[in-house]
Amino acid sequence: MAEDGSIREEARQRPGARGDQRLNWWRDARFGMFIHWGLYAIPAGQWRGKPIPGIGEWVMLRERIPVREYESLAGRFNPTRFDADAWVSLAKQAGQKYLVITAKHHDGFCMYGSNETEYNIVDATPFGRDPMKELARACQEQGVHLCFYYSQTQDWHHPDGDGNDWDYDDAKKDFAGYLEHYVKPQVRELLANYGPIGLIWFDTPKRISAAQSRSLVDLVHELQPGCLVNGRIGNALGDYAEAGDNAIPAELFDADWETPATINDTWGYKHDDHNWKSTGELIHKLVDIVSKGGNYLLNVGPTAEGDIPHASVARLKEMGQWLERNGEAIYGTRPGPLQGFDWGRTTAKYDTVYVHVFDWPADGKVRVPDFGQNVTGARLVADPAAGALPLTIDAEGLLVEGPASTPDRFATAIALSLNS
Ligand code: H79
Repeated sequence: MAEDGSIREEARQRPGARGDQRLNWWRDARFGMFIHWGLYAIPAGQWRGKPIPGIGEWVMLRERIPVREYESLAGRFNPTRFDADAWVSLAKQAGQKYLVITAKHHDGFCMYGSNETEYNIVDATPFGRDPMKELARACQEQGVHLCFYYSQTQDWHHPDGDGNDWDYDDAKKDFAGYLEHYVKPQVRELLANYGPIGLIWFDTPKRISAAQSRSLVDLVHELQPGCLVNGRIGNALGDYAEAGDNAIPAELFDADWETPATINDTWGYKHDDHNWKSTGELIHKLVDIVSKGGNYLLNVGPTAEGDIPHASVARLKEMGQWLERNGEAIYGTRPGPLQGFDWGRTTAKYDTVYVHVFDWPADGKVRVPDFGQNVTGARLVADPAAGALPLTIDAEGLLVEGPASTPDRFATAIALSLNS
């Protein structure tokens, strides 16, 4: 899972999944919003005045914070600036077709109104609202697929969950009981109370058995047959494969897969993480992933007040503007015929091959190596008014003559029509 080779192995072990029509919306979506939001947004990367290295949502484990002490954060969680419509609208503006939000992360705190524990946002915080209800309504209204992240093995709050060996004795844990009597009822709640759910995003399978993974997949599909399950359910039993966190496979492979990724270096909000990737880098990663057949699930970490950091908002809006111009070359596409060249990437759809040029040549002449298909025309995806671009074919391949000045500072998509 973590590395390129193992995602390939995971994909190989999933026979027949490629033809599963339930994945069609997700295959066409190509770009989703990940949201890591929980109590960890309060410490925001600091504990007792000291900066804590690593990803923000791991502060409880990193500092071995006792359950009773970490729990007290709930009494201070009051994200009055939370606005479901604005978050979903941002995803829309960014061109993201699905939204995956932490219903329960490893810290065990439930960000939805659960009847299985009082350790949840409705019962344990001054906020008292169920943000998942509000997001479900907003997603319905705006046509975004709502999906839930749910940590099925690690739960540092539950005595039988995986990961907390400072409050609880590992040897005394009943993991099977925790799955049966806590995880499954919670998955039931998430699939019963929030309308249609696009997918459940499980994480860190750890030592979950194949039978246990299978029973969770079956439960999800029984409650909502259309709901997908990601690869981290474990034992290669998900509907699609998951690359490692922030890992982009080196090559294309013919499977359904996704890269979950951060814009800076944390998932949960961290006050002092300003290591933001540029919009250009993010767009190149999106194109790279899509050219290899994957989806890009790009994370934001809202603050404890309920704001998505401005740096994330600015980048997402710029990505959305680029997709507004070039979405034809991304959505609904499959990997292109040319792979493994450094100045750009290719995607394809029906009788069109899209060449995404990262480094625009100074003379505007784009050389595309021969890929064995009959190309009959070329145009700039973002500029239909520019009309057909001059196209010559010689022994080396295609020569497309575009404008001498860089058409798009992030990436320029050229559509090549094929003679079918
Ligand atoms: O939800 C996000 C992460 O919290 C979760 N997956 C993404 C989508 C994740 N779970 N486990 N991991 C990531 C691997 C985490 C490893 C580390 Fe650490 C956490 C390295 C640094 C902090 C554990 C604690 C190892 C060293 C300290």
